[in-house]
Amino acid sequence: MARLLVTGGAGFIGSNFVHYAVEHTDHHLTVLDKLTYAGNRESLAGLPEDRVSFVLGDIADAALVDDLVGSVDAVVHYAAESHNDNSLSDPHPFLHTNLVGSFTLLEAARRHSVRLHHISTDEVYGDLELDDPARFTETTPYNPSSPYSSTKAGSDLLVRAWVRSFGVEATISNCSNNYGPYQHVEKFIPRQITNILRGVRPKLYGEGRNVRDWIHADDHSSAVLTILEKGRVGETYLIGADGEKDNKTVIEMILTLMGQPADAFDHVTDRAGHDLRYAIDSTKLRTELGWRPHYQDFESGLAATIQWYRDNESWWAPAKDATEAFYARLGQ
Ligand code: NAD
Ligand code: TDX
Repeated sequence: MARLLVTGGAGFIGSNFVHYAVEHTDHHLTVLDKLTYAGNRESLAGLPEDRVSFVLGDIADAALVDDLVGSVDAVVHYAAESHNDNSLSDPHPFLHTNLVGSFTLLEAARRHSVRLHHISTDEVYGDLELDDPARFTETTPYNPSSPYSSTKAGSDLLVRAWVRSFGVEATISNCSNNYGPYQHVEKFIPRQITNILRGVRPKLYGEGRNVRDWIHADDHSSAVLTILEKGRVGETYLIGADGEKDNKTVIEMILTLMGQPADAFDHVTDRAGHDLRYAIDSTKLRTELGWRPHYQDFESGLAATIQWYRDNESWWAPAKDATEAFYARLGQ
């Protein structure tokens, strides 16, 4: 049994990780979360109190972080400002959390010689052409496009420097786009599902040719546990499940699965600097550490996700109106 500090554990992927780890390990999990607009205490409801504890706080609060890191065996660092569209409207919180917050955690991990796993994104590599035969690998040069992805890239580089200069025992994973329960309604898939549930037409940016490489959040969690257990310190692992789909196809799938005509969506203003395609080659994680994704069929994972949003309106409804008001101001 290990004691894990999970930053951002009340967000989408962090809360899925906490649920997954409670079910599949005997670790004790301490969640540190600031409960920004993206964090939700309800995402952790029903978990056993002897396995999960919750601390409200900021990862950039050095005294708090020092106390917490000093009392665990490892840190799994999910906390971030995570939404590209928000980073285009106001980059400031992205610098605070993604850079200063990650720095604060690294300094505490250094002082206490505690293992740290840093959660990052495929967006640090920029984007690919639609017909590019190569996918992202661990050696692809960094080339981020947005304030979000550039601050994530910066946090990855801090981790690498703290490994090399100070001997911090850290690993990094860069994962592709996640889907599943507990994802905020600002993000692509939940936004469209909850629009349809409200009788509103889904909103596709531009022509919808942009490709994302979808992975179920549970598969991200199993990969992170594998890296924590078997990963080599100082290494980066890319996480992906060969789930490339263009956005128009995903909207059509959601509409069809929800009993609507496949063309019942609106084209809206495109995102500035919109990355065209992400695609992950996860050979290293599969061959070196033996990881495999469980969800091979995107359509059935998507159907289960739609059902989760149907069943959990009380979880998502409080955030829906403010999110749509934000998009309306942007013409999206
Ligand atoms: P999210 O926005 O749903 O959750 C972020 C969580 O972090 C929230 O609970 C929020 O309250 C918390 N938080 C924000 N600032 C904080 C601070 N200063 N101190 C403490 N807590 C703070 O994000 P997500 O989609 O779950 O992403 C989690 C991580 O995974 C991020 O690091 C993100 O870059 C990475 N990632 C996400 C995806 C994806 O598809 N969503 C893909 C690859 C990597
Ligand atoms: O209403 C929409 N319509 C639309 O066409 C929204 C919200 C998005 N889109 C498009 C933009 C993207 O091409 O859908 C795609 C997915 O958009 P997001 O859900 O905003 O995700 P993305 O920008 O790809 O980033 C996500 O994956 C990588 C996460 O938000 C990041 O945190 C992660 O690093």
